[in-house]
Amino acid sequence: MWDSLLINARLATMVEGKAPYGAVESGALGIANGRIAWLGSLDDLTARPGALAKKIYDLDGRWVTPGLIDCHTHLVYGGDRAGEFEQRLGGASYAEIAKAGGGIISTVKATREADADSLFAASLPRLQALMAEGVTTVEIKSGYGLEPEQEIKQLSVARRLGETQPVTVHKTFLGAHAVPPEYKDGRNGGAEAYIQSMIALLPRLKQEQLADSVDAFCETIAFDADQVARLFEAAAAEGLPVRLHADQLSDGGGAALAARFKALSAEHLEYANEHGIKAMAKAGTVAVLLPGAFYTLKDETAPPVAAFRKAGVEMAVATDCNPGSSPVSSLLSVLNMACILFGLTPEEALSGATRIAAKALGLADSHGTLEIGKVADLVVWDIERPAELAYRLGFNPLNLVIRGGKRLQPTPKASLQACTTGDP
Ligand code: DI6
Ligand code: FE
Repeated sequence: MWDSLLINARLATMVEGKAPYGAVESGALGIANGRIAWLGSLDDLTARPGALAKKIYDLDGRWVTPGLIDCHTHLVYGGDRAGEFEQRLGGASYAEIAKAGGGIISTVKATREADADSLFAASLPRLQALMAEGVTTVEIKSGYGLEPEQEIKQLSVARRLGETQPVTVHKTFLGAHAVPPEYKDGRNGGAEAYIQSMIALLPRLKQEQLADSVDAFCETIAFDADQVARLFEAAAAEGLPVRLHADQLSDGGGAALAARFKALSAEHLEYANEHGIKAMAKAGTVAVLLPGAFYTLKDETAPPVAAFRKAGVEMAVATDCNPGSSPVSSLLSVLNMACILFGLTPEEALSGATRIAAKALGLADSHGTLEIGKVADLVVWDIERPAELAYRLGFNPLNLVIRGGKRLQPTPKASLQACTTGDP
């Protein structure tokens, strides 16, 4: 007996190579022990639904997708940067503000000043906004502490969010996000000494399970390729996978660097070059596209989507939720931006927030598609076709969320129509 069974469902399985969206019309999906136990056409059920499962959800033709995955966020931070938003509207650039001591460093100040409880309280509404749109897995980076205990505070808050909320949190250590004031302009040994202090932290992060992966910002205003390479070598020695903020503001050879270390993903990539793209394809490194940052910074160079397609680099799509370059807590809006601004198809965008996002987090075996054996994280939507998830801006057609086989209560919308019955 399964725990539950969804009937009269249209399943966007997101499995590659089948029908668009991996769709199964008139579908059914059985769940047992938090995993997908069966899925297929309703006609292929071997008995009447009530004989197969304890609880039946009649979805009345609604679409079901895998739980959405936001594979790149910086959502744990203190303060805000609305003042900087005004400065940028007045003509200042992101890099200029950063060089003048604003930007990431101003969020570092606010984050350091916040204790763990207030950081948790400030971050929770951002996470809840994502979850209200069907996000069941989220990556959260550190990188606003830039000092060992402060980075640990941020990662601990990320962990606590995952322990207290019905969402899977992947924690990424981004100590190499910016050079903190203590090491700026050669102070205390400069960027070199700072990177060394972050490398020294890795064994503890690994031991205390505070990080699932390691990230860095490779950019003229952040760290150079040699410094990143040293960090990545140390991460590999700890058995921690890596990812990289690469080629966001300029071509720094970030794509090739990420590929050289078999990174799970390289992110932003607006200025990625041909050589880097080929190397990513060979290494199986996912390109994480972040249209929220492109939009907010009014960037004019879009990432080379056509070249990624041609080379066979898989593209994920994520919010980059952060207070500076992407104050965005809506993954559905980002799906729309990925289509409008970067030219993705709605199917590519949705794949980028499900199957490919799972791969970017090293979770391809357990998450990201509707397949037998995978974790039963799924979302039921009030839509007529999957493209609607990327079509609208500012409208949330979510009907219900099932995570790890359990229906989340309360569902974000009260207007649930899908009926649940016992043995019909
Ligand atoms: N690139 C980004 O877009 C974020 N970090 C990064 O390396 C921005 C973070 C911020 O501005 O606070
Ligand atoms: Fe980012």
